[in-house]
Amino acid sequence: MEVKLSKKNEKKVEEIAKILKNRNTFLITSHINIDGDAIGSELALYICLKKLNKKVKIINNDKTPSIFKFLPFSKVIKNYSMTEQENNFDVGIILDSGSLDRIGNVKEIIKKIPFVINIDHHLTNYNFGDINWINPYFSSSGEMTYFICEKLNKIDRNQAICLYTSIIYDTCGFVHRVNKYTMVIAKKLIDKRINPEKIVQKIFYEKSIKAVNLFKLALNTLKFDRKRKICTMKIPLEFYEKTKTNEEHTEGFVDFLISIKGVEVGILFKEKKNGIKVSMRSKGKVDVERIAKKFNGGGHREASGCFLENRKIEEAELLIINELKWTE
Ligand SMILES: [Mn+2]
Repeated sequence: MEVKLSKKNEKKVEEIAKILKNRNTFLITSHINIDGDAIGSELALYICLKKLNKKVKIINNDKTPSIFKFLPFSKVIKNYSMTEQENNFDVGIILDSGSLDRIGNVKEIIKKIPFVINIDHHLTNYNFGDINWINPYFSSSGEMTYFICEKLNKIDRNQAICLYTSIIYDTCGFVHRVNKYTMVIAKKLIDKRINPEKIVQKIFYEKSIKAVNLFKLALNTLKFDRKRKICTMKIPLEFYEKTKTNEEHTEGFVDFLISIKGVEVGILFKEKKNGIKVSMRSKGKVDVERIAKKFNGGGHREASGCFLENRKIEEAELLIINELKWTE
């Protein structure tokens, strides 16, 4: 079975492939609070460019969360704080990020790069690139990256592991945003002799005991609102101290909230030193991206996040709950 893009999408892929072929030095980056889709796409594209003998660097605002360290070449990823100011890139490629602000400090490097390619599947994207391939139809940026890699050289096993991770992560294991390409691409990646079960296990089923202890504490904060349609969970800083954990260990918590019958929106409030980080999930009736955007955040209709600076957890909760309007 072949995957064929529409003419409009195919044109974008060709445009991007041409630049990747013709230029020499590349910076690849993605959004703050880096996730599986972002890292998988970055690494697959990195390998693709390396096979074309290009000079490539991946620099992200944040450190790579340890659950993604099994990915091939994950060691090449640098984070901004350990990077000297580097200026000599021909092209900057920004994956999975709706705006330039979303890439955090790496924006400082991007600003100095003469040509920017913007590849993203978020509905809200500010078209900040010289080439913008934006299409919210795709399940993940990994799905889009697949077409670019395929165009330039044959996808190898390492790339297949990265792209399968992207798709698994952003679809939550083929649950959300699955489209007519998703399974066909997944099959093509499995054909590269990857171990799909191992990837799912690495991402979703390797919770540490520490993380479980943190979850135990967090469960005590569960609160249901408006006839149980909103479920909230809070993680004050002291929970991390008590369980010797950090934010990385909250992976999956917010998804648990909407696994509860009847709950339409799950909201996780995480305390940071300078404010409250809010992660939201929706079963689809409520557009949580709209709420995130009100507070300068972003994401998708059913999965979004934002940061409320200099707020206490209870204040943040009040602000967000007040913004929630039912679209039923
Ligand atoms: Mn994504």
